[in-house]
Amino acid sequence: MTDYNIKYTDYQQAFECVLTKFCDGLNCKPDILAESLKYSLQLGGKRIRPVLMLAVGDLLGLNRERLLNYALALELIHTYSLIHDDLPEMDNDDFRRGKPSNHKVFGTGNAILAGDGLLNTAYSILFSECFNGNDNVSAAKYICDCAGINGMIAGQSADLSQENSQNVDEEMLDFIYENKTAKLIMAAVVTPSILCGGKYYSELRAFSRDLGYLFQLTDDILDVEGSFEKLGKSIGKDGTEGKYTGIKLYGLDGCKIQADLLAERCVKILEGLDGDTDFLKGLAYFVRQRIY
Ligand code: GRG
Repeated sequence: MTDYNIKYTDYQQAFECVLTKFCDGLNCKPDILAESLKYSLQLGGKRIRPVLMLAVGDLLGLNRERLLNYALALELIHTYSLIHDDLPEMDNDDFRRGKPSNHKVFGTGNAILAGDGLLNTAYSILFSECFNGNDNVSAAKYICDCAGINGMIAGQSADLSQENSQNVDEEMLDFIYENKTAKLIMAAVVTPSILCGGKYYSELRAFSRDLGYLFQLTDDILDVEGSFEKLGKSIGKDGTEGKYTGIKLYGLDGCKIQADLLAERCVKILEGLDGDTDFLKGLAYFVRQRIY
């Protein structure tokens, strides 16, 4: 295993412990509610947002314990967004992480409630952190804003409203990518900075915006070149459903060139920071080259 892989696994395992404890402690009624929450949370997934948050925390010298609840809240928000995105009225996807989507197992009504439940619980976790002082209030608010109507919801709304649009313009694509995808990645990276009194705030914000944009571009590339076996979800849907994507605007090769440039820009920003940024650089290359 490379150093990068060892570290990724270490961050992932630290997070899985917190998530398992959370799932084991769920005692809501009726049983189907707890089951549907656990089903989606424990389906797997890369946990890239928690991993990023813990890695940036290490770069800034932040005690890991201070971040674990933020990482949990963020993964709950991410999981809710995937459950709702898979619904028939949204992206209508029967598979997620290689398994039937939440609504295919529990029905649409229960899937909506599972998503709502995860979002509400994330807020409750963030509120609990607010008792620990002002930086925690700012960090919690940052995550909520990234997930909200000037963040992920705005991106998803713009994405829905642009479906089958013939003209793809760069400004709209930027808006969708930044909000739908990059905002939760920004939340992961900027939260530790806020908890450290704003250390490297603008650099980390710029890094995470580029990384989030890169993440969505590689998602578009994988929709053309990826496989169901590796990705665990349907591929080729963006093209057949006339989605507003980078492929439509730049073409496949154009997307790859843009993705290379973004990965380089991420690394360049990190080179301007003191401390060991090797893992985060490796993560930017992983996002560029990912196959899942
Ligand atoms: C429904 C409110 C609402 C928002 C949906 C996240 C999202 C917005 C839609 C999901 C569809 C999509 C392709 C989003 C962009 C890329 C993305 C977030 C992919 C999934 O994230 P990963 O790859 O998933 O981190 P895992 O399974 O690894 O956790």
